[in-house]
Amino acid sequence: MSEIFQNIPKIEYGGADSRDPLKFKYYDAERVVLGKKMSEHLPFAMAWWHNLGAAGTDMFGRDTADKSFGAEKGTMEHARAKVDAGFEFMQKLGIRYFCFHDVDLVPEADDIKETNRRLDEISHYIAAKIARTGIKCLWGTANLFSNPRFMNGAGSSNSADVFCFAAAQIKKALDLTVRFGGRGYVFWGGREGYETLLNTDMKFEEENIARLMRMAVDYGRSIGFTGDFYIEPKPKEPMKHQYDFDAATSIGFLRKYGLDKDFKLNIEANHATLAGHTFQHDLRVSATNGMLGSIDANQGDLLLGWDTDEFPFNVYETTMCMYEVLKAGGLTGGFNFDSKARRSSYTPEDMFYSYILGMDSFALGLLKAAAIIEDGRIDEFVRDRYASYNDGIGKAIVEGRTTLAELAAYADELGKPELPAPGRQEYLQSIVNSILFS
Ligand code: XUL
Ligand code: CO
Repeated sequence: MSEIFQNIPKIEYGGADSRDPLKFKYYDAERVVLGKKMSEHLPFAMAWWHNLGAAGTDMFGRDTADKSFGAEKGTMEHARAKVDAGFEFMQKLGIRYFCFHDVDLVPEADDIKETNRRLDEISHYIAAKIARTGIKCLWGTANLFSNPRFMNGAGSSNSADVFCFAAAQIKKALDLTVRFGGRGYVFWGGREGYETLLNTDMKFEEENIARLMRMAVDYGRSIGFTGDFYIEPKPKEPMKHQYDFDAATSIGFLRKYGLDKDFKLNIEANHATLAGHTFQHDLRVSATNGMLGSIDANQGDLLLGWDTDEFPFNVYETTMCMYEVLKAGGLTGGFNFDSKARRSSYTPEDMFYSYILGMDSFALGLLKAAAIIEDGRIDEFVRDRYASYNDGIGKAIVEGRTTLAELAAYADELGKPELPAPGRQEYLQSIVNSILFS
């Protein structure tokens, strides 16, 4: 097999002052931060679909990038060339995981039996690469949104036959995930939602999605999958309303249907912001519920109302993300770059520049988050802010030793409380700035 990215060397750490665009400025795999190597804090993954598939097509124009990798698109030769390109790419960047949808790996045939035969064929090829390189799957998933049969959803489809095809694809994708050593399995319900309630039985659709997930868990466990299942919340796009709106909604759904022991969440930055939250908010909601599993690392554009999937460069955001991850004790999953280079960044070098940017943004975020934690002022401030619950009536409330009537009597006696301790947002923001820019 000949080298595909011939002009690209192995990407090494060059330091923040390096002017070499093919060197990391902050990501230094071996550097120890809070007792762990950077590479352990940051299990990065390559997204098969964007990196090896997306070629710049948008609603108004065709491909700008050449992702043929020397083979004719739509053939099994091309499927193998993508594997070659992907593994060479990951090795050059020191990335140890990849994420995939079933149909990212092979061209989909009209008949599912033929698609599955092709998947079997490519899975041998991928398994051999895994054995040779040690690179593994972070998570796998089934694409239950592109094929026209999923126009009304998969688990939520009005067609029982389509539901069965969704089941068949999930079964195969789980087989592949296990074969590739996957840590997780994702459900992103792109079309699990609705356009109008005039034609939709919401309760029935949600129950059916839960049935499909339950069957997936049962099958996965039966073939030895010990990892986590994930829901990846997103509020809209392609559907107007998606059932897995955000972290809080998804957690409620998982608990209602008894799926919360097998599932965690895969939080994507741009999905959280589309839901009207910050990325940090959805990470915190997941973490406080013990459900922060994995992250789809990207960034949106707040001036645009859609999922732009940009490579993350906003260090304030990556810092706050890593602050949440460190506080949660790390991820059971990893950081999948569900990001795509802009349409005019169409050369092979741009693929590398994009990942260097993303990995450096998270590495710098890790360093800054660790500095915020080590500095301690913010944690201390938050702790002190609730000091009124440490003794007296506050302690009685927390320990459940009081009643509404007793509290009312306490308030009567007081007549008027003192104002609560100040929030001091600006003071805290200036601490963050001083750490970010030191
Ligand atoms: C779409 C999206 C998906 C999921 C996997 O917005 O994020 O690529 O990550 O299906
Ligand atoms: Co995603």
